This record gives sequence, structure tokens and C-alpha cells, in this order.
Amino acid sequence: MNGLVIKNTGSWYSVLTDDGTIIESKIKGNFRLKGIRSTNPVAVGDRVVITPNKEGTAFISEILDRRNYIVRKSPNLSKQSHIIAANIDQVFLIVTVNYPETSTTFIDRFLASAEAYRVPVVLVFNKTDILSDDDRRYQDMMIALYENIGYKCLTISATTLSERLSLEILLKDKITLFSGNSGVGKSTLLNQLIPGLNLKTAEISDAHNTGMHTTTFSEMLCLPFGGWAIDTPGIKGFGTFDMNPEEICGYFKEIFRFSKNCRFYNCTHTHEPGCAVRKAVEEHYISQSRYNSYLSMLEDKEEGKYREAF
Ligand SMILES: Nc1nc2c(ncn2[C@@H]2O[C@H](COP(=O)(O)OP(=O)(O)OP(=O)(O)O)[C@@H](O)[C@H]2O)c(=O)[nH]1
Ligand SMILES: [Mg+2]
Ligand SMILES: [Zn+2]
Repeated sequence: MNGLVIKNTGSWYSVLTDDGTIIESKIKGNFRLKGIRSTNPVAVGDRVVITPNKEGTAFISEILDRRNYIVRKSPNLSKQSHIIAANIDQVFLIVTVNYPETSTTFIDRFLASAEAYRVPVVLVFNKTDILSDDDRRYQDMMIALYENIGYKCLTISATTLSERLSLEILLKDKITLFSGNSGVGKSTLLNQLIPGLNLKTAEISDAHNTGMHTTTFSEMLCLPFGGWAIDTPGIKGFGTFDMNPEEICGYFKEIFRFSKNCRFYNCTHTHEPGCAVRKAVEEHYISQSRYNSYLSMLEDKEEGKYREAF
């Protein structure tokens, strides 16, 4: 029997079978993904084969081939990966310039990882109703930066959601992963889009200006106007896996464009003479924040470690 994994709580997976029933399932055997150990070998969005048993539950015996997935390194367990979701059409990366502040390093690392499978990412700037003038100017700069590179950007306020219609158009009939730091309003936005949903939400910490990690499991939700959205727990750091310097460069679209003019074909854009990328940074064709994010990912690679702060 085949089905779609729509929820993952600990070792239990809710599988929506092709005949429309939901069966609570567990994993059978040892799943491995390209030799990488994963904290969750099966992810929300996976299509799986299940074998129902007498108790009304089932075993997942096989994962069907994935079209794509978003994976990050688990904090603290540097050899382990965590698959955020599989088989998605696009990502809504929910960000806030304040309450809490989403860092450009976090955004850039996320974007680079999505580029690995060419998954389109829409940057959704939330909480525009509570921004100061300074916050708003900073947000405008961010939007100019990312639109210039080629990413779609939206500004919204999830609490009032006057932007409902434009969001519905983008979400309709697609599978969309909602991701971002804790407290940026992922669940609040989904509660608005799906009447009667009532996902748990919580105010961010005043003292630390950070979210409270309210959502603790991933869940695929059916959108009333067609399509699916995946609510996920907020993520703090975004460690990346198995990328060599050339690949990392390829995932920063504008850096990649300039790299073609570097003197050396294997230029890492860190110290080499005749580097067109560093020249472009100096001349402000490439933003310093993007270049710093690129360097931070190279550093991970060199030191073989991942710093939680990102
Ligand atoms: N003022 C304002 N507050 C918002 C907005 N969107 C969300 N919030 C508030 O921000 C807080 C956090 O929202 P959540 O929806 O719980 O955030 P989340 O991204 O799901 O957080 P995690 O589940 O921890 O990852 C709640 O108090 C929301 O009411 C917004 O557009 N404007
Ligand atoms: Mg949430
Ligand atoms: Zn170079």
C-alpha cells in the first residue's frame, strides 16, 4: 500500500494512504540516505510503501524516490542530518527583520541549500505591522538585495493578512514548505490561511527577542483553495552538508556569475590573484553580506564543523 507522510511526531509517522485513510506508522529496519545518518530517515512529504498490521497501525517498509528534499545538519550532532521535508514545489521562507531578527547568514545558507535541488524560495517578510522606520528601511534594503539576485520577496502581516489573495495565488495547487526561525509567524500565517486550524502559537521572548520553539513537529496541511502547506518547527542554525567550494559558489547565483571571470578556474574567491568575485565585492556588485555568508559556508567545510550561531 502506498501513501504520503503528512506528519511526524517522534517515531510515529501519519501516512495518508492513496485510498484516503490515515494510518499511524513506524519505520521498519534501518534506513540510510546516501550513507548519511539522519535523525529522521523518513520526512514529511515522502511517498512511502506501508504494510498494515492487525492493530490498525503499519510499518513503513520503503521510501519511494525523492524528487528533492531540504536537509540541514542537526545542531550538536555534526554527523547527522535532518531532512526538513521532501518532494516540495517551493519554500516560503518566513523572515522578520525584527521580533525576532532573521540574520542574512541564515537566509543565505537556506537559499544555497534550496538551490542544490533548484527548489524555488519565496522570501516572505512578516510582521510589517510592528516595524519601526529603521526596521522598515533595513527591510527595503534586504528586499532590494534579494530581488536583485532573482528571489521573489513579499511583505505581509500575518495577524491581519490583507495580502491573503496574493498568497493564495502563489500557494494554490502546490506543495509549499513553510520554514524559518522560531517566532517569525509560520503557524500564525497558516492559521490565517486555513480557517479553523488552530495551530499552537506563542509570543516571542521579550528578553531575548527570540521565538519559543512552539511548533515541535512537522505537519502537512491541506489548503482549502487547493495544495498543501507544511508547518515545521523553527530552526536556529542551518548547517550544510557535503558541499565542495565549487558547489557552494554555484549556489550563490550572483557570485557564480562573476566567478566565470576569475583568472584561475579553481579559484575559491578567498585570496587568489585576479579574482573577479572579490573585485565585484569591492565594487559593490556583490553584497558584503552575501560574500560573508559564502565564506562562512567555506569555513564549515574547512573546519568540518558547524556553528550553532548561524
Ligand atoms: N505583530 C505581529 N505579530 C505576529 C505576526 N505574525 C505572528 N506574530 C506573533 O508572533 C508570535 C510567534 O508566532 P508563531 O506563529 O508562533 O511563530 P512560529 O514561526 O510558528 O514559531 P515556532 O513554531 O516556534 O517556529 C505570536 O505571538 C504571533 O502572534 C505579525 O504579522 N504581526
Ligand atoms: Mg509554529
Ligand atoms: Zn575568484
